[in-house]
Amino acid sequence: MVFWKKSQEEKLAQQGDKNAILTLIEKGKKKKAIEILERFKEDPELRRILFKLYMEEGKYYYAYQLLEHYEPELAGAKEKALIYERVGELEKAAQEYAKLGDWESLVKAGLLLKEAKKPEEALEMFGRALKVVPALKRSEVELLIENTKKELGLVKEESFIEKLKRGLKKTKEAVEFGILFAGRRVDEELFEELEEKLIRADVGSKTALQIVEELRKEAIRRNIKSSEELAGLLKEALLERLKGCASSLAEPHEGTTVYLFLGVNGSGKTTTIGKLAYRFVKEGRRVLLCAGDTFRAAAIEQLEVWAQRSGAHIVKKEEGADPASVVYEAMKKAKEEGYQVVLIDTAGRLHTKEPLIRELRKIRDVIKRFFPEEPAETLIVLDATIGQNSIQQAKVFKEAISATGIVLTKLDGSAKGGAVVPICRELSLPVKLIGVGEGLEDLEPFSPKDFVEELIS
Ligand SMILES: Nc1nc2c(ncn2[C@@H]2O[C@H](COP(=O)(O)OP(=O)(O)OP(=O)(O)O)[C@@H](O)[C@H]2O)c(=O)[nH]1
Ligand SMILES: [Mg+2]
Repeated sequence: MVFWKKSQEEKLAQQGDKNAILTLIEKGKKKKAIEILERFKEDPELRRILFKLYMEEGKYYYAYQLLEHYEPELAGAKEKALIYERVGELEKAAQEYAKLGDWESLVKAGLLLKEAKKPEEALEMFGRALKVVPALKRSEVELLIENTKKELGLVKEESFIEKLKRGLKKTKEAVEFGILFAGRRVDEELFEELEEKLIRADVGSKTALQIVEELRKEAIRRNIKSSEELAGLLKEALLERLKGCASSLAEPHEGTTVYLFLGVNGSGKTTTIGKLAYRFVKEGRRVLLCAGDTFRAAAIEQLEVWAQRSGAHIVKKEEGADPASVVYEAMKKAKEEGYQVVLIDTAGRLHTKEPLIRELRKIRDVIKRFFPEEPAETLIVLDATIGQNSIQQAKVFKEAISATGIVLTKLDGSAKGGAVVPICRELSLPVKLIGVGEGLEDLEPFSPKDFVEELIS
């Protein structure tokens, strides 16, 4: 009886009876159903059932055939996008994703167009995505745009010197050493102007006076008459004072390398961490960011944005959490999961000096518990726009834990670039990096020779 019923039902299905076919499917005999339905492609109703089955079974190529040869309306944009993508019709897939209109679909469309070697059209898609993307994801899209533009040669990659030029632009505009030394007679007036300009560049009045004294004597001794020659002497004098003021950032070593960032709020810690993360990720390293600044929720969010932009991972806790406990989690994760680089953000509120010092020491001790040789770098981040005034702040951090170097940020926004001389000398710490803008690649090593050359030219 059962056997009879079964074969009767299958017979009906074989004849194209919709209900019998649906019963087959219900019983899980999808393969059989497909086999039968493929003979009834002309029937719109059965065709729709077949299409659905193809999609469920991941038979995208067959689904594609149905769309192309029978009925394009079988699928909505979402299904079409998926089918076209799977069969390698990248541009068609992109069109369908674009119809969906949400930012993720637009990004997907852009990525497919890139893959299809249509970067201009990809750029247009990313542009559309940027208009509808939520704020927290905005930078992700911006990065895609930036990279695509680069590939198209629409933005030129800046060289080290070009970036330095940009970094020193404001200082140069303020002091105009170039004009000072252009075809002038070497006389007392020139020396006085020079002293004034050095002070304006924020090299410090004592240093400015010393340098000018030195130059006066040298000019006489070497019988220097032309201002160009004097410019050469000034470069030498500045370089002499920048001796030992530069050293390169410790590169990641075997195992886990930890970089700890200190500095008052607004100095540029988080931004610097983001830029460095980007560099290390680009070099193919596994990078972990640690949101050790738990003072404000916005600070944690900001670091998250940088993690996304750079492609690094992040360890965070809620606002107000104990920073050392966040560092603990990050160290544990780094050890267990083999992260090569950990960049730790910290809060820097100077009005709570004693707690700040205790907090930083606690962080350092937690790091050492996991990695006794770390941190490889403890960097004090200073804002170049406040020039020499940052020295006092830096001393508080130096007092808290021993630092290995300075990051001088916002050089591009500062007219006080000359402050690098007193900063490095008074703190007895080398400047390891300079920040020359808000972009991902606006971080450079500090080269005194290029710096002086650019400043005086
Ligand atoms: N022009 C320019 N702006 C920079 C540079 N570095 C940082 N900034 C900007 O300076 C501001 C402060 O930078 P953050 O990285 O948030 O500073 P922070 O030290 O983390 O500050 P808190 O989290 O408040 O402690 C941001 O608007 C950055 O975009 C730079 O090299 N050049
Ligand atoms: Mg910050």
